[in-house]
Amino acid sequence: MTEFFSGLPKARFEGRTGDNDFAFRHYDPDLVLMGKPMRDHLRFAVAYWHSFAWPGGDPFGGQTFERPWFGDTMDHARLKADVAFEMFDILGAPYFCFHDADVRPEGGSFAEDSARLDEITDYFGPKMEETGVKLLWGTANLFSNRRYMAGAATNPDPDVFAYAAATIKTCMDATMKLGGENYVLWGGREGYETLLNTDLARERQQAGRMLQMVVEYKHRIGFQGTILIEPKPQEPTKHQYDYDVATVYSFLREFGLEDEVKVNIEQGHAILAGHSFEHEIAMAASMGIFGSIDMNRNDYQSGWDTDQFPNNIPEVALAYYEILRAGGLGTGGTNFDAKLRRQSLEPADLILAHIGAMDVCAAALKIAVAMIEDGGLEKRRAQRYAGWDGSDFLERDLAALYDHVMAVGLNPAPRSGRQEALENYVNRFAG
Ligand code: XLS
Ligand code: NI
Ligand code: NI
Repeated sequence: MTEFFSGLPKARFEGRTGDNDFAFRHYDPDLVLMGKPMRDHLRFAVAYWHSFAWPGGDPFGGQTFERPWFGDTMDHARLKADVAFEMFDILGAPYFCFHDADVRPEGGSFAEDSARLDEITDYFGPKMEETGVKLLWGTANLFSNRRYMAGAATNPDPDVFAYAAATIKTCMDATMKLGGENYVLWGGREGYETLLNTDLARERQQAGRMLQMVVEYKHRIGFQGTILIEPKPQEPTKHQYDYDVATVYSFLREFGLEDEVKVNIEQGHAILAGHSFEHEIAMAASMGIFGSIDMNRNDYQSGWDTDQFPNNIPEVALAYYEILRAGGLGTGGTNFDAKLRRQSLEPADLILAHIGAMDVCAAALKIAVAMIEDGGLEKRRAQRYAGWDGSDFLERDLAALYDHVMAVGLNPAPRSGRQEALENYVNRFAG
């Protein structure tokens, strides 16, 4: 055991009446809802980067956190892993997620970085066995190092493309070795800063080819997990190619990958794209590409990806409602891609942030389940479209529909959309 979390208890479900900040009030992992335990509905994952690698900086100031594992040796990396698995255990979090750069220091060469990734993921193995914590997804950090300042797959320099491809290979290998259930690609710098120096058509081709290579490699090594793309409209770039779910879908179609790749949808990215979280989830489900979620919350005023821990239960309930409608998370999960505020310096803050976030999701899930079980929204939705039952209008053509309208003297009567009634209905459960 390390010293870092000493004195902090293991989080347990204690119900709504207690006064223990370190207990769950809603997250009761064994509680069965719609035939499966809450744990399996929510599939919580801790994001290694925000919790253990982020130093607390913002655009105007540097590090505020002091962590004993900050440093660039493998000893530091091992201490970080020790603390990380202790936290997973305290929280009872079933999964974690990582980038290569979060878990091992960057060395002087590609070969050294790969060897270090191998070494630290070997160090994870027994810890995963011992704690039962599994890997939800692995990914490659193709955005922090200066070599990626003009993109990874979309870089004007083919050598950077090759370096990124080789790096993805090592991260897919590491993910497979650890039994990861998904592999994520977030196109950190796959976009542009100015159109004046950018060849859009060429960069799209490069991004498409890289993704095809990822899928080819997945099949070559027999990786059973799901390949996921994480849409984001901008930041750090002015414009990213994976703007939102609908954009990613057309990209997947263009490169013949719509049956191979799904999406990992992040709340904050949805907001940056001018959508709600539930819109993005519903859109992905309607296209058959819903995969997983990065659960956080964006500040609605700042215009940045602020990656705050979720705390708005009614909002999160609508997200889980769409997830349940889509048939659940499948191989995906609820990854807390969220970071502390930079003044939250203490070890306890890390634990309390996750306990709160897990409880928000659990409370939201209960609301979503109650709405699904009641069936009221779906009944009202079905009524709204009832006119289409038995209609063959979609099989006809413009001229045939013209004939029909003329023959019966059609004059459709507008009907209420009942929005307020539906909002009132949701608040019966969420209020
Ligand atoms: C950044 C992204 C990142 C991905 C993983 O905005 O959310 O954290 O989830 O690379
Ligand atoms: Ni994310
Ligand atoms: Ni993000």
